[in-house]
Amino acid sequence: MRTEVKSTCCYCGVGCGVLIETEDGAITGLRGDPEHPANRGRLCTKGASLHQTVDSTYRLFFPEMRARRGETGQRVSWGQALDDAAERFADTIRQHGPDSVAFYISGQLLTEDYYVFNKLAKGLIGTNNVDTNSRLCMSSAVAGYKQTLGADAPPCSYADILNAKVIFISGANPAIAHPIVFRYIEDARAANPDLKIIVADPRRTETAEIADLHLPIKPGSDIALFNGMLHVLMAEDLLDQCYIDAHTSGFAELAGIAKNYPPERVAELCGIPAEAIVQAARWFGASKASLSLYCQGLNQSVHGTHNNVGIIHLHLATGQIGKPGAGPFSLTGQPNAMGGREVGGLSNLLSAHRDLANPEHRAEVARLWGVSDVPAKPGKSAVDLFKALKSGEIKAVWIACTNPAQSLPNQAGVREALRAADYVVLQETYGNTDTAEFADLLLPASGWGEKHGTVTNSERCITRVRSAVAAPGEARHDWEVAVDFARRLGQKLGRDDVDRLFPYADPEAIFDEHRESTRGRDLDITGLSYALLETQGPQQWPFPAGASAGKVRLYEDRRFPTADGRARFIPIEHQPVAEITTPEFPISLLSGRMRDQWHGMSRTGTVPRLFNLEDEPLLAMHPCDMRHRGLASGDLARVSNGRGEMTVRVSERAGLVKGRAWMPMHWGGQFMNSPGANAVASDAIDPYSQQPELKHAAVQIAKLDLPYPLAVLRRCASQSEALALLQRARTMLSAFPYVTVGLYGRTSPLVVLRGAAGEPVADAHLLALDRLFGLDGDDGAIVYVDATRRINKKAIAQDGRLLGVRLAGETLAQAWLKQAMAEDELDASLIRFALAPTAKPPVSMVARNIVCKCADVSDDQIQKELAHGADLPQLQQTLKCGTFCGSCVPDIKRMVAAHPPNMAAAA
Ligand SMILES: Nc1nc2c(c(=O)[nH]1)N[C@H]1C(S)=C(S)[C@@H](COP(=O)(O)OP(=O)(O)OC[C@H]3O[C@@H](n4cnc5c(=O)[nH]c(N)nc54)[C@H](O)[C@@H]3O)O[C@H]1N2
Ligand SMILES: Nc1nc2c(c(=O)[nH]1)N[C@H]1C(S)=C(S)[C@@H](COP(=O)(O)OP(=O)(O)OC[C@H]3O[C@@H](n4cnc5c(=O)[nH]c(N)nc54)[C@H](O)[C@@H]3O)O[C@H]1N2
Ligand code: SF4
Ligand SMILES: [Mo]
Repeated sequence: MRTEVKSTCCYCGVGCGVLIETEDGAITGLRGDPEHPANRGRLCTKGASLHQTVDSTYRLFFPEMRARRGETGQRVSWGQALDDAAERFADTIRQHGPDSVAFYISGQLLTEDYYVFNKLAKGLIGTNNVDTNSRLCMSSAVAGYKQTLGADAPPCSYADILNAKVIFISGANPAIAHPIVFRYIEDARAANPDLKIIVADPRRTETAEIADLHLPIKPGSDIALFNGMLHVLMAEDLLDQCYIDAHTSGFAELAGIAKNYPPERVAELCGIPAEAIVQAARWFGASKASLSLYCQGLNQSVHGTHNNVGIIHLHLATGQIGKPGAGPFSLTGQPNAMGGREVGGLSNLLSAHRDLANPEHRAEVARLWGVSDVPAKPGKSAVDLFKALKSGEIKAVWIACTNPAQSLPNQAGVREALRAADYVVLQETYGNTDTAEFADLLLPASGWGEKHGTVTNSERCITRVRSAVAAPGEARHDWEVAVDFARRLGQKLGRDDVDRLFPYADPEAIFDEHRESTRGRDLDITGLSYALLETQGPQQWPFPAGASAGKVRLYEDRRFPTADGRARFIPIEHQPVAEITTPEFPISLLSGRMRDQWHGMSRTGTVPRLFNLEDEPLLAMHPCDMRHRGLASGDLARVSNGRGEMTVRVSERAGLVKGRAWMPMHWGGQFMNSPGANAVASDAIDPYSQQPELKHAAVQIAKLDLPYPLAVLRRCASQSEALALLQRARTMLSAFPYVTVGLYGRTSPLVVLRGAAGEPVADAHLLALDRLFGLDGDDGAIVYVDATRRINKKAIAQDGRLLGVRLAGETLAQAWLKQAMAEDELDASLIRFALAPTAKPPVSMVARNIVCKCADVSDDQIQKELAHGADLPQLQQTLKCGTFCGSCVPDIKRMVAAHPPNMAAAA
């Protein structure tokens, strides 16, 4: 039977609604939910391919206990697994006190999961050592909002994007990281030709492409830019003095500082022209509605809190807040970064936006939970938590829904910490993340499409997440695991109140308790219930009892949740990045996101077509920096600093300023032979938010001569077959000085391995490689060997079609071969070209242009449909081209118009 279940996309903080299609208990398809307020039916490429991530090849099916780390675990029952874990935790707590254990959780957990973990640590065990990957993500935004506005609440809504007259995007790349938000920006531009878009980003990003003004500021110089803009606003009388006088405090002191930031000085500090600063300030100040959008470019910095404060200042100084189309709108990264903040899921927070440092707040939460007290001592934040693990101060850690052995900076230190830990529990959906190797106990969690509860998106909108299918094997919901563990631990610790503390039978019971904790707080949701969310759809907070709707916009009444009701200006000054480049480490390495991958790629990395934009880790560099090092696009380089190193292929990319390089954060130990960008990233932290400076590291880049290249391309019959082969290919990741593995594909999924060595690869090694990829037979094989040039190539065909190619010593043909194999178009006549030493496809092969980059549709696919009489709507229906960002629709229309009219249709 076919059904559709309403749920939410589990990737970014836009929080799009989806309709999951199921048939006979399996997920078979998916579309955007036309009724969801966040996306109104639209989805980006990641969301639209969610149903392709449900392959279970890498899933954890049952709890596994390991006698030795890194070795295959022993299957155990849930009872045994959790009893053992409870014994280990109880033992550690008895011997070394509650602060010797810790939980490291995630903004991708549901609010209900989060709530239980928080109560388990702070309420039951009595430690505040519960921190999350939101520390790497949103903690500077939290601190920035609290310092200025008094509470952690993004005051805006997506509707404000459509009402804005100026959109100031700083340290965010929504075209890639929040694509549906970017669709709203495009809509706003289409509806209002006078809209001005300003983008401040050290790189010329995809988002900067639509900007009227791009400010390619020096990394980390945002405070100087914001203070400089304030200087211009003051000098040109663009302040809203009435607003400042009536609703804020502290302006005089900040104005005294801003005086020292004239455009000429700021131009110097930021590395941009003074006129550009003046222009940005004029647009911002003179507009009827200025909206700021910002994210990790501001947050991931040693002065991330003040970066946030600086941009909020501009809104307070011009009264651009609390009205349609205006306000400082911090975009949240993870799907439930907001929910985590709401339940107090950081080591310095408490339930419902309460503060650990506040004795009254602690007493309130203790009362709510029915415990004698909540510990006052702040817990460790992410970076410090792992340092404490390394020093032995923390001995046991429970990791859930995050992959610290990839996503934390300074991986050498993090991995040492995981190795040093007495006991590591990992609660995961997949068994093949970099962190899995360090776990003593692996617990299988249910994943997207299986679990249910609630999440809150960037615009404070709470949505139900619903399960469409049952979890595979013995996988259990995260909240269930936490509750079960809590009860067992409580018993071992001799507590008689565990059943009272954790009475929940389902997520709704947890939600109801969380709801009660918000009564009278800024995020009061006492008017909400699962039933209301069910009948009336997603709702924004606050939504107090008696309300008929949530608040679209905060601070319309110009009262702020501070002691005197006024928002605060904070005296802030420009500060340098933690690591200034030096002659030894001359390049500033930036890191961030690619459109089609999600973090450590445990899910997106299983979908072949999501590799089609980029299927190999690439370090983007400026051409001058490359020339200076004798590098050309495609060469290999070693990127290093005092913390670590990685070997990576370099590519020249427009949009980078000299001295800056760019590496996506997604590639880690599952796809390359190093931890990736975080091998070198800095773990220096912001003093207020404790967020590490993931965005900038000073590195050295040197050419690496590995003259013997290697490439294997293997076509597979199905995605599962490809994933199984990819997993086997991972055993080769340490076989050569440079190795990467990945997928690719359209009609047929491919597994791709690339390598390079300093010496010719021995025949025995080649044979081992051929065996691994199933290319060792003679049937249908063609071989080319040139012993003097140390070239050795082999191709195997099956049923007249190419099955796989292994090229060693010379790999020129790999790019077009990959294309042809993925499209399943390499017919018999082309097989003999497979070993040709040419980077260009044979003339008989059609060169393909990808028309729709989102749906990955080529011009010849469109031509084929046109030959069958298709028009634009039919093309959109069958190929999905032009249904995502829509930027290719004009091209498709041109193709439709140019196509000779179909005789049958014309008749
Ligand atoms: N496709 C995709 N989308 C995602 C995610 C994903 O993994 N993949 N992850 C989600 C998550 S958790 C998050 S937090 C968001 C992140 O969303 P974003 O923050 O928008 O994305 P990033 O690419 O991390 O960084 C944004 C930009 O900051 C710029 N930047 C670097 N240093 C500076 C600086 O000093 N000043 C300024 N002004 N800019 C700087 C970078 O050049 C980059 O273009 O994305 C979410 N969406
Ligand atoms: N250099 C550099 N490093 C960065 C960043 C950067 O820009 N540059 N960005 C940082 C930011 S903003 C973020 S948010 C972090 C993200 O870093 P991580 O949190 O490490 O990223 P993910 O790969 O999303 O990890 C989530 C894990 O949870 C698993 N999972 C998925 N669903 C479930 C579930 O329902 N239950 C359980 N138990 N597990 C589940 C997934 O398989 C996955 O392995 O990375 C940070 N690291
Ligand atoms: S924009 Fe974000 S929430 Fe929406 S479909 Fe894409 S990844 Fe999912
Ligand atoms: Mo994030």
